[in-house]
Amino acid sequence: DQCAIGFIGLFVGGPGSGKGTQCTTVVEHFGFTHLSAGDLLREDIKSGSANGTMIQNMIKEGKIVPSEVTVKLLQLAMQESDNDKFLIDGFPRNEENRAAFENVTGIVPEFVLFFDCSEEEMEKFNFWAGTRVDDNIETIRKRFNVFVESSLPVIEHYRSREKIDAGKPIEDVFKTVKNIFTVNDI
Ligand code: UP5
Ligand code: MG
Repeated sequence: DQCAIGFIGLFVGGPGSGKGTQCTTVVEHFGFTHLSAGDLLREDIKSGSANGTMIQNMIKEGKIVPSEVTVKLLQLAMQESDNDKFLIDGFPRNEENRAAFENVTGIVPEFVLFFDCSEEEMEKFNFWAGTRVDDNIETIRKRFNVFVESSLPVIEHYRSREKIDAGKPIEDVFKTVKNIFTVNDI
């Protein structure tokens, strides 16, 4: 089943780069529905699904969950929504994720926003959260390495993309994001 989709934008960036924080504000201003791939996976664990233990183990290690699992969850969330404009946060994380999403849904996301953030800044942000099984310095470093090795190269696949400095205060980052959305008529 393909969904009737108006617009899909992706927010990508390393762990703690502020994707979720910015999505929450952007959706209020621009009428998108926010889908966090990580949140969907964590909800799936909580729901007691058959994949729960596998997903939990991968998240603890900062590893990328198999594409079929994540794509299915994203597709379901889109189908269950009345909206046709989505901001997907934290996906795709590797080339296989990107290809699987396009093959399964038939959708090529139109716009990618890359939250550029140094490892030091990411560690700092994540220490302030500290509530998840992967919020410990050991896993954060693994997540950062996986981001650099597997996720970063995928960004270049998208023609319509922007990079922002995510190391600024939350309000400044939001101003930049808002400006990009306005200029690009998103
Ligand atoms: N904060 C935010 N912006 C700030 C700023 N400008 N200045 C100061 N502080 C700022 O922000 C993190 C913290 O920093 C918050 O306390 C915030 O207030 C503060 P947040 O907005 O939560 O950052 P975000 O980029 O969303 O960080 P998150 O921890 O969610 O990063 P990840 O991308 O690593 O986490 P995600 O949930 O996407 O994935 C978790 C794991 O799930 C992955 O490691 C992987 O194992 C698995 N996964 C998959 O396998 N596949 C997927 O497709 C998705 C996830
Ligand atoms: Mg997040």
